[in-house]
Amino acid sequence: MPENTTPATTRIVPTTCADNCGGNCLLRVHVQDGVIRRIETDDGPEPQLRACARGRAYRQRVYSPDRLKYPMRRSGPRGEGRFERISWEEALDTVATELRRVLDTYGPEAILGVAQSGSMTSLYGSATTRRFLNLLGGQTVLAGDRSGGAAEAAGYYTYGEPFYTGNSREDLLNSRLILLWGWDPAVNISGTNTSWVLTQAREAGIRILCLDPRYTDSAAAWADQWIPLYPGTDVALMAAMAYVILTEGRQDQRFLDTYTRGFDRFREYILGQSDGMPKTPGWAQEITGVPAETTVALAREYATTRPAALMTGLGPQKTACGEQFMRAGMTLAAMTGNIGIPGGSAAGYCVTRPPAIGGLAAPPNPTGRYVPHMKWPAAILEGRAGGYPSDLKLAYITHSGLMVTQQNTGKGAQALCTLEFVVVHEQFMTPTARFADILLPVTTCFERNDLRRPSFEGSSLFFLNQAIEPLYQARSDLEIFTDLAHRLGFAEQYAPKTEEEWLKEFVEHSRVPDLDRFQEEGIARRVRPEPVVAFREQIADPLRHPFPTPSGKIEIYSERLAALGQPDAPPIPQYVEAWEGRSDPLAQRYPLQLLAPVSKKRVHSSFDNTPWLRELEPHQVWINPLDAQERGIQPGDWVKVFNDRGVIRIQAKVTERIMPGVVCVEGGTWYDPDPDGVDRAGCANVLTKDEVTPMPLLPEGPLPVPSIGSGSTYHNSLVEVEKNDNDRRFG
Ligand SMILES: Nc1nc2c(c(=O)[nH]1)N[C@H]1C(S)=C(S)[C@@H](COP(=O)(O)OP(=O)(O)OC[C@H]3O[C@@H](n4cnc5c(=O)[nH]c(N)nc54)[C@H](O)[C@@H]3O)O[C@H]1N2
Ligand SMILES: Nc1nc2c(c(=O)[nH]1)N[C@H]1C(S)=C(S)[C@@H](COP(=O)(O)OP(=O)(O)OC[C@H]3O[C@@H](n4cnc5c(=O)[nH]c(N)nc54)[C@H](O)[C@@H]3O)O[C@H]1N2
Ligand SMILES: [Mo]
Repeated sequence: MPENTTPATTRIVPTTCADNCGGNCLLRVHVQDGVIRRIETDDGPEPQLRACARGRAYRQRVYSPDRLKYPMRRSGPRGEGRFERISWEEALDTVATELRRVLDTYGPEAILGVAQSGSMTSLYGSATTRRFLNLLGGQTVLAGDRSGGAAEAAGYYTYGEPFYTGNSREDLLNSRLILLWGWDPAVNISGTNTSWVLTQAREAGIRILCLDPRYTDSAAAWADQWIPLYPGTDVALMAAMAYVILTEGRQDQRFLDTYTRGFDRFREYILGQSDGMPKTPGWAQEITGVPAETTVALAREYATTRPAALMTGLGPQKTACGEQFMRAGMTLAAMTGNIGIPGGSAAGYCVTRPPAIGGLAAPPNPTGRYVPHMKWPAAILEGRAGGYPSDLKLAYITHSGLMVTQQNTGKGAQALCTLEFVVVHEQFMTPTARFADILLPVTTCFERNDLRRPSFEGSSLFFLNQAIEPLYQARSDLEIFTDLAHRLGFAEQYAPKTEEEWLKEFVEHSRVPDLDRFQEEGIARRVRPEPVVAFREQIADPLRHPFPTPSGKIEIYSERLAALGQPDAPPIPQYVEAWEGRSDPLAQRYPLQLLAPVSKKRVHSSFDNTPWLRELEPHQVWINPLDAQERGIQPGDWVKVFNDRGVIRIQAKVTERIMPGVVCVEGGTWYDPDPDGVDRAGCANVLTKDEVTPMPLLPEGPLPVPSIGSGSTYHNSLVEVEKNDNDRRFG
């Protein structure tokens, strides 16, 4: 047979990944004799939805030697990872018995439900778990959004719209200036074709600036200028931009008068009338590290080049007071009249409403109890006595890289060890799976049929066609919960339909005209009308289309925030000094600010066990040559990165691509503590604090837990780095 031809027995199955990577691409899976032989991607009409390295490496993930093959029971201390094989019967009987025991003894609120982002699909995602536990009687759930929690709060108070503040990505080509502000879409996929659009923008000569403590891949690929600034200080720079714009009279006063409320209060703050401190570029220089003349030039360019797209990434809002970054960005967009117009950007989450499609529903949680995401270890360890809503006894964990992706990993490990019972559904022996008492093997998205809509930006829907039979003894979460519901007496309620019936119903809730064709092609392109410009109606016709805020306007000053009376969530956007920022006294012991962004090798913790992806680049801590020199660190040296929360061992990447005073460890490597608790995998979240951003998303409701916030704070830790001479190799 000549090379490069497809054997006649090969089926090409169109599908997509289920992972939470921020994109959705077309995969063409070649299957021969029931085995995936290779994976290609879109070669159809433009714009194609072409897969990245992760999608193309998926075959190695599906057939990974550490796929879980059968149900297992823990046979050593919890967390150590020793297990013995048991039957499905025994596994399910044990889980059902434990659930019943905990329900009868403590009530449903003693069950911590952790169902996260492993499968972002209609049928086999985390709703399988929420539906099961809520029908069973309830749970205590994790609340808040790790991705864009602070952006959502900012959008909610400012525009009355938490999520959909973005224009379609293609609309960037209508801009004359694009600011990539803490946004690295070359790596953190934010809609499949964002990179393609930015490449075209660059070719069209549109100016692109990058504001990031790191010289990111995006900066390298597209930017005309890189402006480094210290993490968590963006609002100081934005305030100084506002100062320049105001004192030079460059603001769009008509826009402000027509569409916004409370700008005067912001002006008073900027000019220093309210606090005696004008927010000059010189003032900001001290805080941000950005030279005053750079700020002046940046402000002038942003105010005079129209339309301009201020693209606020999610990175800077994953900091102590992340909401202020988003609220200040929205205010700059209003000052320059860039909201609701093609080529502009309203800042905020910067995503568009995806095309509609149905999905598995979960009834409301009967207990009404929840814990802010990052507070889960404290909620377990402290319980009611610590002000949390329940005393937790059992954790039910699915679709989750909990022990890698949540903040303060060591505290999480400690917390899991105190519970009475832990169940995990997983595909692999992950750091989270190791903590299970009963560990159940689940299928991958290639082993079942499902549907998906874009999670960040995009207008196409996907049909995930089953490519292969379930491997080993793996079952889907839906099948597992159905069997448990049988044992617990509510199977008819839990699973009244077959897979085929569910999917048919979900597609009926979409605009896809032809189900058969959809399934055959695996994709329905451009289901949503294009292009989208957020708030177009509100700006074009403000009388008929008020903003959904109390005043009907863009609320630069928010009465709702004023009523909260929280200094860290003030009624106008303000620079609020961060805990574990550069001026925190803790910086004397831990002088370096840690960034912990996503990696091109992984989707959060997923794919860390995929050798092809590991080959892309080594896992290293980025450190500036000045900081390295002070510590006697050479490129490639093994170092320790540490603070009071933990220690990781990792190799140093000495590079001017990161500013002095800041280091970077990408998140997602599989936590692997040695007997002394030193993490050999270089898991960034060993170092991050289990703290959330402060602005409550739903102030109307009673807040049953202390410090309920909405966002994560992955980029907000102080650390020190030390050379690790004695131990240059992993143990
Ligand atoms: N340091 C750092 N940490 C971060 C971030 C960061 O930027 N930096 N980002 C955070 C953000 S924004 C997010 S959204 C989170 C995401 O964090 P998680 O929601 O924890 O996502 P993953 O790490 O992808 O882990 C998903 C797990 O689900 C498993 N899985 C896949 N499919 C299925 C299935 O069908 N059933 C079951 N039961 N399991 C399945 C996978 O094998 C994998 O182990 O990470 C957060 N963590
Ligand atoms: N390859 C890949 N892509 C993904 C994902 C993935 O796991 N892998 N996950 C997806 C998901 S669920 C999400 S939520 C998004 C996450 O998307 P983001 O949250 O936007 O991603 P990050 O990589 O955490 O941060 C983006 C940039 O912000 C910078 N940054 C951090 N702190 C600051 C700051 O204080 N100021 C400034 N100016 N810059 C700062 C970082 O250096 C980084 O370059 O990515 C999505 N895309
Ligand atoms: Mo996310």
